Amino acid sequence: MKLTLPISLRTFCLGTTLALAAVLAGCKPPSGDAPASGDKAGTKSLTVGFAQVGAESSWRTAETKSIQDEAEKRGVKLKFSDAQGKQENQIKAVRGFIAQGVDAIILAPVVETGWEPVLREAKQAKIPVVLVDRGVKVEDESLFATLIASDFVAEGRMAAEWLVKKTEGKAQIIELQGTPGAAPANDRKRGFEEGIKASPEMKIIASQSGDFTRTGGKQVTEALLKVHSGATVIYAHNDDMAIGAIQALEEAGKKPGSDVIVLSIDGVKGAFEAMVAGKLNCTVECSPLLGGMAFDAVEKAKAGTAMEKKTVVPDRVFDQSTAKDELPNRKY
Ligand code: GYE
Repeated sequence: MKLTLPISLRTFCLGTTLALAAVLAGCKPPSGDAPASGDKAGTKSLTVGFAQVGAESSWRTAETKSIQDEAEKRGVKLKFSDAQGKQENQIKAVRGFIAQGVDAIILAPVVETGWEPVLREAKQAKIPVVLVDRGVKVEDESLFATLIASDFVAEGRMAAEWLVKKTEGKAQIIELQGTPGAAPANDRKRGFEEGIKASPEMKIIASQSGDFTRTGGKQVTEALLKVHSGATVIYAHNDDMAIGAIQALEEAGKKPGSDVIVLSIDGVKGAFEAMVAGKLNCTVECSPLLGGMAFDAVEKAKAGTAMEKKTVVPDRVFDQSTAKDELPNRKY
C-alpha cells in the first residue's frame, strides 16, 4: 500500500529535514581556519599530562581524585600516569607527555633530586610543568612554572610543638619516615627535629622509612618495638604509616594512644576515626585537594600570566579534643 502524506505533513517533514541539515552544517567547522576537534566555542581544550607518584596512601588517592575531578569539570583532557613510586617511571611518563605534545604537565615528583634533564626537555618543548604537593631541588627555577604544596617543615614543627606540650618535654620517640629522598620525608623530619631541639629529654631513639605505606609502617614498628620496647611515642610522617603502627602496637599487646602516643601528618578520614577511637593522638592536616589550584596554574601558565613560584597550602593541627566535631567535615 502506497502511503500518501497530507501536504501539510509533507511540508513539515521537508522543513524538518532542511532544518536538521542546517544544524548539521552548522556543526561542521568551515574549511580553512577550522579549529581542532574537541573544541569548545572555538577554543582548543587543553590536554594535560599528570605524572603521579603512585597510590601508596589514602592521601595520594585523594589527590589523584581531586585532579581527575577538576580536569573533568573544566573539560580538560587528562593523560594519567601512575609511576608506582619509582622516579624512573615518572621520568619516562614526562618524556612520553612531551613526545605527545601535551599542553602542560602536572608533576607530583616522588623525590626531590634528579629532575633537571627532563625538566629542561619540557622547557625546550615549551610545555609548562606545574609541580603539585612535592618540590624539586633544581638550580634553575625557570624549569618549572610553579609549585603548589604544603610547608612540610612547618608540619613537622607543629607535630613537635603539640608533642612537647603533651609530654611536658619527655619522650622516647620512634620516627617512621616517608619515602627516602621525598620532600615531605626530608622536611617533616627536619621540622620535627627543630621542634624538639629545646627539650633535652625528648629523644628520637630510632628512625626508619616505612615508605608512606600502611604495611611499611606496620612492619617497621614491629621490628623496632622488639629492640626499643621502652618507646613512649611514635611519630609517623603520614597517617597511613601511623595506622600501620597502631596495628603493630596492638599486636605487641600495647595500647596505642595511651601506652604509646601516636601522632602523624595528613589528616585523612582514617586518622580522624582512629582519634575518635582513642588510638591516634594527633594529626597535622596536609590538604591533597589541589586540583583547582593546579588547573588555575596550568591556565595561567598557558596564558603567560605571571604567578608566584610557590603557593603554600595552609594546614591545621587536630587532636582527640577536636577530632569528633571535625570528622563529619573531612572531605578526604
Ligand atoms: O603526606 C603522604 C603521601 O607528598 C604530601 O605523600 C605528600 C605525601 C603525603 O604518600 O601520605
